[in-house]
Amino acid sequence: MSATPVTSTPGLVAAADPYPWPYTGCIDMAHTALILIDWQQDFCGPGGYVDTMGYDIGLTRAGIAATQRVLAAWRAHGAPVVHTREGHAPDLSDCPPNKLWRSQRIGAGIGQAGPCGRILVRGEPGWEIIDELAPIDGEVVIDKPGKGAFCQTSLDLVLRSKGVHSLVFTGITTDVCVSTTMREGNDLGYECLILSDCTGATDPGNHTAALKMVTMQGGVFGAVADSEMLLAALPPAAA
Ligand code: C5J
Repeated sequence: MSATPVTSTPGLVAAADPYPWPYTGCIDMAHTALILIDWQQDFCGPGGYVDTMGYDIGLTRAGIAATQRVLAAWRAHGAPVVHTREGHAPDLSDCPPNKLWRSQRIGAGIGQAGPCGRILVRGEPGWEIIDELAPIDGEVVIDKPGKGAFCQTSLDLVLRSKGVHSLVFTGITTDVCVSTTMREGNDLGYECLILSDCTGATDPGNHTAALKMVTMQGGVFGAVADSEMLLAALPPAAA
């Protein structure tokens, strides 16, 4: 995506793939939420869940700087920001047995003690959002037991209460929690954009494929852009 020239109409991400985003023709900042999926130590920190599984956290950390720039722009506008965290109760009562079994099978069991505390358990160091993207007062934080942030959470109710109709996705991992949540949001009628350089996966091929899947059928789940295209398109923030 980054090879595409930035030629945006103000308020419209003209070069988004496969259509200028949003479909309404103008970004409505007050009702467009920036969604930050699972920027947690467990997914991009040393000693966390992804690291314990043996994946390269350089891949899941790749989008941090670009996401910081987009987050700063949303904060400058006073526009809605939502952070999510994947995790389970300390007694694992909200962890489905098949999810638990699969994690144990590969030596990174949910609830297992590790360098960042118990893996994917709420309140542990590994479950915390990284300092670079930590929530500030007034920002929504959604705790979720699964991959999709709409499943078994209040996210839809919170967004609708704020009048949000459009979602901009950042986070990790592109092919799992970001993709699942974008698909859920799309089915619920939200107009969705995913930022290619503000996401990352444990497998680069899956990252590329997850982005490509968004664009099929004329944008079956929404559209794809990069942070530079979006930032160039934002209306100016009030002083
Ligand atoms: C995963 C996530 N990959 N946040 N979770 O298990 O994508």
